[in-house]
Amino acid sequence: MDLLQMTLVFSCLLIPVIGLDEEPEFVYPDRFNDPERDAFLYGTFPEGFIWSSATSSYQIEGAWNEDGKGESIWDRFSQEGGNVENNDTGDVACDSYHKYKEDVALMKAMGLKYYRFSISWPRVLPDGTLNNVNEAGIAYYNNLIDELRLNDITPMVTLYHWDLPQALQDVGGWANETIIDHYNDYAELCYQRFGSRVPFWITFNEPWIVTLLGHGVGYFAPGISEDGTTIYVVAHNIIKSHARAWHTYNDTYRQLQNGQVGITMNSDHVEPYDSTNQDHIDAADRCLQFHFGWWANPIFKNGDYPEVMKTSIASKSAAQGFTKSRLPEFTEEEKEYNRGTADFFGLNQYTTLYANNTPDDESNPPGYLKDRNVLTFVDEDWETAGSSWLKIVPWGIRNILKWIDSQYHVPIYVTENGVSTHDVYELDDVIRQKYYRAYINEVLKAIKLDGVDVRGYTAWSLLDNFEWASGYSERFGMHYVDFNDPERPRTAKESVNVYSKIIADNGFIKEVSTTPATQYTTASAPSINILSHITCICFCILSNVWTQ
Ligand code: GBH
Repeated sequence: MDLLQMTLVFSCLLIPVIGLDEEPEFVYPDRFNDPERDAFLYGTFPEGFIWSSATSSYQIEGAWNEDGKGESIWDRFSQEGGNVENNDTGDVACDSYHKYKEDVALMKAMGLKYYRFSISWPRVLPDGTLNNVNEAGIAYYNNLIDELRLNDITPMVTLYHWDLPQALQDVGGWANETIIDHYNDYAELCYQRFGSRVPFWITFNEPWIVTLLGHGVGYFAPGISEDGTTIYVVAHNIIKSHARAWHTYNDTYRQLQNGQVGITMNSDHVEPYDSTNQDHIDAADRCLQFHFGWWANPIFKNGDYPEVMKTSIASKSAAQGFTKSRLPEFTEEEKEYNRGTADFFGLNQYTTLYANNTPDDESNPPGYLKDRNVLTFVDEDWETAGSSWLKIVPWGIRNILKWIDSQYHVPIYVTENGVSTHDVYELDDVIRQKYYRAYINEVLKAIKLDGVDVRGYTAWSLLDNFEWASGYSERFGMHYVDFNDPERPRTAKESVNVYSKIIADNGFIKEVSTTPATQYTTASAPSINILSHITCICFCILSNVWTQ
């Protein structure tokens, strides 16, 4: 045998080990109809891969005015009425302020080794500033962290998951640059009080949502609709706040506490509708630059906004009669200061869109969508979850992980991924069981087949909880919570078992005799493995014949 033949025989032997499985476990109908894309990959995640689950303070804690907690913008926004479905509020939510020990027990039972939660800024600093440190609030998080560690669960802590102290909103909130100092004081207080036990800090959860939904369309607190103008100022102050808090950690706490500080961004994956059409390719890329690059370019790349944002917003601003670009500029020192200020990239990923370009629109009033100039839409064949925006597209997470890796080359943690059901009592949550297996499988493909450095996966969410403007009408939890019962009892759904098994196996181990319990459609496509085997074997035989 020559070298070529040896390589061929070897690769034939190798394929069953790392190859795609014969039967796709999931087939996601769409116009591509691509069984190879949807094929299931058996295998395990790298050693030390982090398995986690997430919640956030306003969505689960309740106790909105207990023990000295200050008012947050979400308290104000939901209590005001008319902003949230059924006028639901987070006043009690899952009551985790009182039930955290029970929550930790649920995590323990699932085999979770990490837990991502957020600190409520107004619970520790009622008016947002160091003028008044609420020791009862500090004690709550100390107790939670201690309980986690007692159960061998490592905390991953988000500093800002949208519940700004109302007192800071009253002086302009994120639109006022004095917030940068206040945010830094708050972050530093958290490093001081909790940092010896927290190895992962996330400065912001989804700044895009804070900016666009909070200040562009006003659909989320604080309910401001100043699209195209204030949104860019808010984003500017968030980036500066993030960079400042990272430097504070880096300069003063890193050596002592040895943790990591990153930021979490959300994005739908954006796929060019026609991947052979350059306009569609450019539109998809522009969309991601406006969504991710807005934050990630300054933080992970060169300290500044993406070129495509700078040029588009400047030219549209001029046409609209503004004397300067609506996108603020960073000075050279600021760029230097922004650059490299994250130890990891946090990704929240749920769904996918197609992109096409639209005609340029330079009319007034200004707006983010006009600046971005991309038409996005979904495939009607994609299955919809309990939230109208959430189309189930597992391959999207693999493609966006590849995109992030190609742009920023950083370690990535999936800090949220999950699916909703409608507000019904359902413990056999088939849609969620399939979603987790399918999406996590695509993460495995990103690692094994594409070489992306993904270090952790976080399931949203541990519990059904307050789903922002949708209130309690959408359920994302692996545990059912009865919001009509004052005790807020939690009951495990079947997805708990599915996720626990993935955690226990550190991936997907093929059990030969059992047929998969969960299937969208039975694939009629021929098996990839069998095909590749036959091809390989024929090829080897032929090349043997030729060389004799
Ligand atoms: C994450 O946001 C959040 O971090 C988390 O708190 C939240 O519970 C979870 O996802 C599930 O939504 O109603 O059509 O106007 C993900 C971003 C924010 C995307 C809300 C959908 C509503 C769109 N999501 N958004 S719509």
